[in-house]
Amino acid sequence: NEELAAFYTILHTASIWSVYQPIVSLKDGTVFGYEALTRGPEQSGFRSPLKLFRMAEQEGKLYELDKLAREKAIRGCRNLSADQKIFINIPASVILEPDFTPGQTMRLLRECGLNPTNVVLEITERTSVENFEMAKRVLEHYRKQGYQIAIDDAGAGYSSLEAIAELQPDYIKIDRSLTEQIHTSRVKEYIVETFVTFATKMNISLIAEGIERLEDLDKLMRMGVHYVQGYLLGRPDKALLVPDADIHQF
Ligand code: G
Ligand code: G
Ligand code: MN
Ligand code: NA
Repeated sequence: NEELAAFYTILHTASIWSVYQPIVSLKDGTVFGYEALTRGPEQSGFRSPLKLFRMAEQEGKLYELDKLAREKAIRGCRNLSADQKIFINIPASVILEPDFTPGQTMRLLRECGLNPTNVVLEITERTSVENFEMAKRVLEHYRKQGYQIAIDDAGAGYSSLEAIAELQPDYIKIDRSLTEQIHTSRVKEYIVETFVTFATKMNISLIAEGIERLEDLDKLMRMGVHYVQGYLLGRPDKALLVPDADIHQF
């Protein structure tokens, strides 16, 4: 099978890299941080991380690929300033892997001149956490080291606000399905209002994803959302954080 061969070639030659999409603060317009998004080789059929990670899961290689992606994400962002964050996607199942420890990532961070306080782990709300109590404990471990936690794709999955609260995240990322055309949808407005109220009371910061229109940005800003991410603010770009001369290495 050609597709399978292509997948294993990518995995064994570590030929993936990260692009970085800015997350902008609505308080002062500065770039608060970047989400790292994995990309595969152009012609491989695995350009998209969704396809790549789906195949990895089928092949029982999710942890391996994810670890590689994390390494690429951290190594690729040497231009991050001390007060900026790098947001890294972590599949829920990876949290439960015994090998997924703060120490493992720490060595890599130090090599790159970064600290755990520069890192936000994005846990998607779409995949359910099988062993919730254990996942909570693992994340608590990370938090104690200074890492922060974000719940990704909020509003798109099935977890309740109570389940989100249990994980005590530092950020909630509101899914694009709720922010797209919010300026014309009262239903979306009411749902996001609920998130704003909840986040404010829980002392959690809100990040609105997938912003493509000024009208939506304006609306979300007036509603009290703290940070925004989307094509309007910036596309995922590899050149953002890597000096030109080094791009070929990724
Ligand atoms: O960039 P976009 O097509 O670019 O990414 C699609 C999805 O793939 C993201 O929403 C995210 O959930 C997932 N994804 C992107 N990069 C990574 C990664 O490095 N690790 C994991 N686990 N998922 C990723
Ligand atoms: O991890 P997550 O599922 O949230 O990843 C975000 C996905 O959304 C990535 O595939 C990224 O490339 C994509 N994305 C980021 N900004 C926008 C946007 O403004 N519009 C659309 N359609 N997609 C976006
Ligand atoms: Mn994400
Ligand atoms: Na998301």
